[in-house]
Amino acid sequence: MKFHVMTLFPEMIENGLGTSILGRAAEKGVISYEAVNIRDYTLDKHGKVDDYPYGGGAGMLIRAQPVYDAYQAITASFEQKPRTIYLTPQGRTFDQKMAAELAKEKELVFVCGHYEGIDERVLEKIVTDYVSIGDYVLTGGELPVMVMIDAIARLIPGVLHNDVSAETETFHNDLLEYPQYTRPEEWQGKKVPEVLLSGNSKKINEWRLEQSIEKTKLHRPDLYAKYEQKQEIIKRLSKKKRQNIHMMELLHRGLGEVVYDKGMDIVLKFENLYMLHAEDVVSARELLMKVPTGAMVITTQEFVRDLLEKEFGKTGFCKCSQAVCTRKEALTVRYKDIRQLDITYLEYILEHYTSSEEHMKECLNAGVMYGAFDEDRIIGFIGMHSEGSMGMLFVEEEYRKKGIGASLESYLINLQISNGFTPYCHIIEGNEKSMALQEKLGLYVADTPLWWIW
Ligand code: 6GU
Repeated sequence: MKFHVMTLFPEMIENGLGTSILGRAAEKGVISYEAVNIRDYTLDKHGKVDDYPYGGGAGMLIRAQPVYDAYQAITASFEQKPRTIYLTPQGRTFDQKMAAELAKEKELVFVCGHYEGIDERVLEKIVTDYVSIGDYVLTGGELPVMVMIDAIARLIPGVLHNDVSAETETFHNDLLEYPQYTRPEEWQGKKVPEVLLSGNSKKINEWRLEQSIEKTKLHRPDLYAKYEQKQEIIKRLSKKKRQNIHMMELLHRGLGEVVYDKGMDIVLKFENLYMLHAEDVVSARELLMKVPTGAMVITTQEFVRDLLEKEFGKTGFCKCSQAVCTRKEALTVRYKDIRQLDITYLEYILEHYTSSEEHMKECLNAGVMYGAFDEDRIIGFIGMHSEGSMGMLFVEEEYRKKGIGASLESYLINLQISNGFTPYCHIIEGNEKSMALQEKLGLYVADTPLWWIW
């Protein structure tokens, strides 16, 4: 990812981003940034970039010309128009969700005003997003842009050391982080909570969740309300766990948003994917109105599937069986050489698994693809789709029937169990080999099918 910052104070950006974690990430080449001085592009003989506002009023405005020329210089080699963010207290408020969305871009351009505003005409021409970092007024966009870059950059694989840590902390799952302690065991008469010294990881996890809940209730009742709603929905869905595990896990892992929720009429959204459970045909029709035309839908109800075909013009159907792993203890992994895959395996995976390049890139970058190796040669892989299901299992012809597929899946199952997740997968109708594998590993298959519909 490359960040381009247009500013009158480039040294502020360079000093701010050059140190600590972001500085190291830039040295490693995982991210890069440039601070572009708008003043370098002015055609004014004296280097002036601002002028008085038409109609009068306090302060000066940055003229359109230097801003536009700086923008043109930055974007000259781009294949498409980049997301271009103007930092302004009048913008949409920046949050974790926006950070995650922006972290997917290849290039981001930021425009900072300082003291003064910018001529509206150039903003209309180049800006795609108006963003504020909160309800207070600062002297310029330089601090806000650094706040944004910090929040976005730490979501990019390789910026932080461990890929899991960005996932499991504050705001993931709508709860605040639990308190933490290090040595000494007693400081100024205050003791570390007993349970943390017990070595009992189940008890420790329970205590941490309880602390998170209490802290959120106290400090962020708005977040707690969201958390409670999701827990409520999970409880209702759990009456038919095998059928509904995809919706339960989406919420449990903090991935889904609730679009609609009343009794057993439930619509969840994850990116362009909608998971829908309806009370009956009448409410299904209502719920489907809330799903945008181009979206993908998952349902386990045949009447929803039929409605989508007959009344909503959907033509793509993939019928699957959903299988759930309900055990809490790790499985044995016989094949030992299994490693996390990085983006360098993209080509290999696309050769052996039919999927969009975009999706496979996402999975590799998210660190959720694992490969089996023989010496240093990759001989198979498995992964987790972004909505949470396991899939993409492949083993080279000459290595089949040796239990390598079972080992790959067991490995992935264990990882998820240790994260507190319930592993599940969708087996495309007719894939008897995969059904046999799920049975062998002890997964439970739902007695209703599940459809992916587009
Ligand atoms: Cl993005 N800019 C300025 N000048 N002040 C702000 C802000 C941005 N966000 C909050 N206050």
